[in-house]
Amino acid sequence: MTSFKEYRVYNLLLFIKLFAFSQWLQEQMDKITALGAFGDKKANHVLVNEYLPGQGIMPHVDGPMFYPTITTINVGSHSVLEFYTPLNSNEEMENNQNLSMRHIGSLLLEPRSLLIIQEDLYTTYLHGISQVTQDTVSQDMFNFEECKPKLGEVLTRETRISLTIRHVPKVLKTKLMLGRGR
Ligand SMILES: O=C(O)CCC(=O)C(=O)O
Repeated sequence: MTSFKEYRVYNLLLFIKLFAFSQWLQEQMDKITALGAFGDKKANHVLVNEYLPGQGIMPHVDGPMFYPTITTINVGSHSVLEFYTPLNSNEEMENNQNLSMRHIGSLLLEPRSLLIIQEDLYTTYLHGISQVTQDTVSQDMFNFEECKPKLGEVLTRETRISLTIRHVPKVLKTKLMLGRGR
């Protein structure tokens, strides 16, 4: 059984780790802002996703809620981000064969790398991650020449954490008028 003292030590260690992580994360956000990724705006939003081997994310666009740049810090395993031409109808979305026909290429996401997606790749094309446990480095990968693994190499996925850092424009603040000025 955990004693009260052990519990307090555990909580303190957790707090220190969280504090160190939030400091580190703020530094990364500041660096990404300094790159001009969001024009004259600052990074103000982080989404943390964990992917176990075989897990992915359906092809999608991120939409108009965000400044049209996605920046992602890749931690842990590699992964592959696939790009697709937009859907013409809901029917096409349900048809996997059409999905593979709309595939235009991919990016190999290496561990400890930063990905920045802007312009057409943000506004027009869909992006997603296939639910597979292995990837083969191929010429379909736009960045294969820049990556460490060589063409034909088979990479086995492990756990990956992605930190997606964005700028979310501030929503209008409306004053609550409940019961006032009546
Ligand atoms: O985890 C990733 O790299 C992609 C995440 C993503 O596409 C999203 O959260 O909209």
